[in-house]
Amino acid sequence: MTDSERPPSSLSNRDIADVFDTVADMLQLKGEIIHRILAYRRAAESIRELPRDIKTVYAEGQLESIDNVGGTLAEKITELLTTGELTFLNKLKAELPETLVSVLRINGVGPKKAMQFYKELGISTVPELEAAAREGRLAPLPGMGAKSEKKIIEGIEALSRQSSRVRIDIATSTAEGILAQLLALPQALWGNVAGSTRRGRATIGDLDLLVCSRDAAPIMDLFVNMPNVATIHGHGPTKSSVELLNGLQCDLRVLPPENYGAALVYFTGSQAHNITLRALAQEQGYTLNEWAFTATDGSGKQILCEKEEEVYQQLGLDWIPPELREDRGEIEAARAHQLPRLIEIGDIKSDLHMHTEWSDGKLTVREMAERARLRGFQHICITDHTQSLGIANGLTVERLLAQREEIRKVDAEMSAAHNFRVFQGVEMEIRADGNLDYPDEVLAELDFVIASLHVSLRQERAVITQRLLNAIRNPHVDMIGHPRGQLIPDREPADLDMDAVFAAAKETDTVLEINANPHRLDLDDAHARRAVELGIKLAIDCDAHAPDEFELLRYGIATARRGWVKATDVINTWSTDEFVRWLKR
Ligand code: DGT
Ligand code: CA
Ligand code: CA
Ligand code: ZN
Repeated sequence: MTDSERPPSSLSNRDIADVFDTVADMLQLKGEIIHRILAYRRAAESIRELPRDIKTVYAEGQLESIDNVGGTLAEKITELLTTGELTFLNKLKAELPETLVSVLRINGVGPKKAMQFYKELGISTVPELEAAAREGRLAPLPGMGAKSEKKIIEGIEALSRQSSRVRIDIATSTAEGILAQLLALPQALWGNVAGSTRRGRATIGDLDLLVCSRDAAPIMDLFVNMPNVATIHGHGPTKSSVELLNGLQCDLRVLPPENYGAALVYFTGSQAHNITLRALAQEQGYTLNEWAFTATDGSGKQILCEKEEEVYQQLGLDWIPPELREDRGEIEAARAHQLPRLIEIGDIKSDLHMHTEWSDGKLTVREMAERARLRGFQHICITDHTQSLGIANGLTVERLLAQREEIRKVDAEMSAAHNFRVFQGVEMEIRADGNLDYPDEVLAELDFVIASLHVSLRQERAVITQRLLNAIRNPHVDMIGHPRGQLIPDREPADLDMDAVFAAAKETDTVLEINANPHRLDLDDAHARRAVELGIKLAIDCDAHAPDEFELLRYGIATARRGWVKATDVINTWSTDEFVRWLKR
């Protein structure tokens, strides 16, 4: 059989994306230039998110129509699809063991350290590294020490914790899709997504669904027979459990109205929140479980709650929003009637961070503005990448000025027609050496300046913290985008001294972002809460690169609510006038 007759291999979009990520990791280990590495990473991401089977795109001869795939990468995809192998990766594997890339997933282990462990101790896997760390064999290496060794053990532990969790957007759309199917049945009265998804955590272990009905059987039957079920783990009258094709486990409980409130509280969790509620119930002479309150005096008296408000009321508490239910002080606040009025999606009037065709976005300035207006916003900032992020087609000063003309034109028109404003910002690179990507005189002419870290995120604490502080202290920088640089679930945040970052942000009135993209959710809930306590202003932005990405706002809002953030803490709740006044401060 000749090559051209060979049937396409069975590699999926995901397999090819994984190969490209491995290539990127191997290049990183070899110390290749960042552009080359990013080219593979971005292609991997585009292929992973491609809504069509890559084999079909290949058959149509359209591989180069995939974002971030040019001629060279199209050839590599072709090779993979026709031979199942990649010569380039095989060559890399001859130089370094492929397993070494897994070591890079540990927080605190960058390419340099990974190579050091490999060359000096022959370590090429995570278990080998863990054994060496636990035996104290890493500490004596140059540049290491006991502290770094301990951090590596912690990083390995964190890795094993995170690996089986999925992103909130995947969990939410899966759970809401299933619930909608179940609620379409005439026997279903109402229902909820519960568990960590309802609490809006950034990552989700499994899905928990609740449906209210007096006739569970047809609901359970539909649930276990859904086309996206891979395995049925349980099929009972009150509880069923399945594993879905996408690997997620999903539990369903069906309850009659009189038990629904207690069940919803119980299965929303968190476990720590539930334990504290139960202790409160005990003090009042009741046990509280997923069904009801039951008197502990032996009388068998029960208190049934249809609504979860009744459960909280019975315990002398105000109703607690699910995002707060982590036993982090919400129960005390609810008892004192001092829960914060948390920010809601309807409070948001603007988005201050988005990309257009001028860098790596998909839409023009006008299209983006029109989308944002229809989404209900009153003003936006267009914030494309800047020159040193070449892989994202970052703007040179010359192109920045050309873009300004376009933005001013769209602004004038939309301002006249719809009272909608379009401002020119940038998302400016903080370069690896700590310098900003534009000189002050260029920054001074912009309406809104975001500074972000995208490269060299593994620098050591003092170095990377100083980079961020330089940006915060620049008088033209208004906001820091996705401050900690994490990517969910694979990349741990940069090793920043967040106390120093907060202090500088507070002192300079620099806004910190909660980036709503579910890959980021950065600041996270805990840091957002700390920032608000310190009186730092926050923004919640979608970082939209494509038309439907304003819909990601809900995840940023959930993260903010988990951080006890109020509308008054967030500058996107300001009217256009308030925003303009602040820009001129
Ligand atoms: P996950 O799935 O790891 O993202 O987190 P959750 O919170 O969804 O946890 P999950 O699915 O194990 O259980 C759902 C809820 O059920 C949990 O938030 C609280 C409740 N729950 C589960 N097991 C226990 C338990 O042993 N004790 C108590 N008090 N509550 C529990
Ligand atoms: Ca769960
Ligand atoms: Ca569960
Ligand atoms: Zn951005």
